[in-house]
Amino acid sequence: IEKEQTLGIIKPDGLLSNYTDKIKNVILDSGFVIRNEVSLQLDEDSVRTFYAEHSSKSFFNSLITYMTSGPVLVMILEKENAVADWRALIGPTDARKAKITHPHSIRAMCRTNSEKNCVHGSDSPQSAQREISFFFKEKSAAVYVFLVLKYCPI
Ligand code: YYY
Ligand code: MG
Repeated sequence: IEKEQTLGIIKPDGLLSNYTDKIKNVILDSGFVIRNEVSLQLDEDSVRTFYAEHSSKSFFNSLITYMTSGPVLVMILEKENAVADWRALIGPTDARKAKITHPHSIRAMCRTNSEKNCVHGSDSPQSAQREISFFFKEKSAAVYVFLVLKYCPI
């Protein structure tokens, strides 16, 4: 069986509200392997690049503020049909709707507005490839800063 990889992110509200363990349990119970993970503070440029497809949207600035408001946990999630299964597991973008229509989804257990929906998931295999490269292969500046601070503490 072909394993597929997708990118998952626990966003700042997820980390700050101590949802990390709950979310990881759901991930592992659902048959995903966490192939790699990195916790880091995103800077504005990284968020602009990562969410470039939304740069013209009215919510772009608040999205940047949200995503830079604290550390995130970025994970490579692997299983058969990982992209679609992870999207199904996290639920709809709007966490308010998630609570009503997908009460068992990860976003339903988080905050009550569409912006702070506590997790990210790649929306297609193509996005997954780009997003995994962004954090784990081409190594963004943010990841370099993290690695330097972690392994070469001053
Ligand atoms: O892929 P997904 O995260 O479910 O939604 P996107 O449409 O890609 O939007 C990315 C991100 O932007 C979303 O997770 C929250 C935020 N956002 C928002 O603040 N307001 C909206 N109306 C739509 C999205
Ligand atoms: Mg999206």
